[in-house]
Amino acid sequence: MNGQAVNVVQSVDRTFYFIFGTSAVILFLIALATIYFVIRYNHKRHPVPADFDHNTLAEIIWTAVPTLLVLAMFYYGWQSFRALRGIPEDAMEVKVVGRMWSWSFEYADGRTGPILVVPLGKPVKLAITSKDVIHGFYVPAFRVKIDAVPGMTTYAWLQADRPGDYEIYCTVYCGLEHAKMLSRVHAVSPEEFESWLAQGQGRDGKALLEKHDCLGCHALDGSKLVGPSLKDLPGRQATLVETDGRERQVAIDEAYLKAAIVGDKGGRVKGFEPSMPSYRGQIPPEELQAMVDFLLGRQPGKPLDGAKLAEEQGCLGCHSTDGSILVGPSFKGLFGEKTTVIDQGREVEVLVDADFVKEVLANPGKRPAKGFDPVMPTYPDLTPEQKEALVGYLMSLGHEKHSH
Ligand code: HEC
Ligand code: HEC
Ligand SMILES: [Cu+2]
Repeated sequence: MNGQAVNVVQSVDRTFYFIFGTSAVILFLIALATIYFVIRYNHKRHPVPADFDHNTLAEIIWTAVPTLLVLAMFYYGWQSFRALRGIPEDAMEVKVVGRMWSWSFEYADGRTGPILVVPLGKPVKLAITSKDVIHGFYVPAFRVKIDAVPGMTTYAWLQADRPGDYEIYCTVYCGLEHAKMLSRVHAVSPEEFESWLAQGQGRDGKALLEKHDCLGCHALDGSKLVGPSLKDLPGRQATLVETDGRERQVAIDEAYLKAAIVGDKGGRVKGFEPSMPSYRGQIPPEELQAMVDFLLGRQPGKPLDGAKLAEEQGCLGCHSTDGSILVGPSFKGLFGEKTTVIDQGREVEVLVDADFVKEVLANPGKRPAKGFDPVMPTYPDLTPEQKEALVGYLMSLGHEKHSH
């Protein structure tokens, strides 16, 4: 396996040096020939142009040699294209999401982070997409460069053979803070990688859903099986039909999910038969919690870290934490203070509190802050818990903290 990553880099480099080398030699020969002809066939020496017809040998040479060179370039190029595109079957898949202006990486167990951590000696398949505009995912050390396109997934792969950190850039100009759209590949030994993965695991909610056979009746991709899909539950409402036929709406939150699993939610989900077995007393509490955490989109076993979330979600690309003004107002001292917003054309002072932050996250353009362009994106994917964590983070940077 080890050889393969080296091969991608080597074959790309070999192609580059071959094309570069041949071009340099040809440039040199052409320059030499030009100088020679300028002297040899100078007008003073040949006032009357010679009456040339043609030279078959010369014509064959200048046709055959470049043809062979171009075919050789194609051969090398084709080989490195195949090395770049031939993703090994045993590769570990990581989802890469670009957004203005940060990268995030999602692993099979649902964990996400702003850095691409990879084990040495193992091929890593990258499934790349974008949340907003076209970005370019570029890791020069691995000769990986591919567009991240919204609504589409592109694939690349890499394999690290030496521990270390390798820069990741965005190569498509994607707005004001494009140049700060940086991340890195962090290559560690397989043992270190395992222990990194194991942090907060054994509580892998997705694996537990599989273990308890939930996925036989519930899809995670939005499709309807015997039961409703368990994708994107947080923030939604369930319509329950009670035994007497009355319908009611219930917010899908932690309590609801726990009740649903033990058969205690009081009614069946509209449009489905009440065929789900009760798991009361059959699932240990930690496992129940881990599954619920997973369904709510939380990190396995860890409370949400607002600071990390703000970084992952790209907030910190536009909002500083030190008082300086980037694209938007600084988070420092924002919370707990009055801010001036434009409400239907009029300037209004509002207090930045939890409700206001949630309003901004749900609908940033509704009452934009005075003096700023209303360019903040919407965050439809944030779960209520994630919003709370962001509010908590802003609070920790806000005014109230300093006054105590
Ligand atoms: C035999 C099939 C079956 C199995 C196994 C099963 N479920 Fe269900 N589940 C259903 C059906 C059918 C419904 C909808 C009808 C109802 O509410 O009773 C449902 C409803 C739910 C709901 C409510 C969904 C919503 O949209 O409101 C949740 C949450 C849920 N199941 C989680 C689980 C979990 C977690 C497991 C595994 C521990 C599991 N289910 C195992 C069939 C199943
Ligand atoms: C693309 C840049 C950008 C990103 C990314 C961004 N914001 Fe903003 N944000 C702005 C701008 C510009 C404003 C001021 C204009 C407005 O209110 O619409 C703003 C306003 C705000 C305000 C209101 C400030 C005030 O004084 O009214 C809050 C709170 C806020 N953002 C929080 C966040 C959070 C939390 C995130 C991450 C989930 C985030 N922003 C991501 C650009 C951004
Ligand atoms: Cu970009």
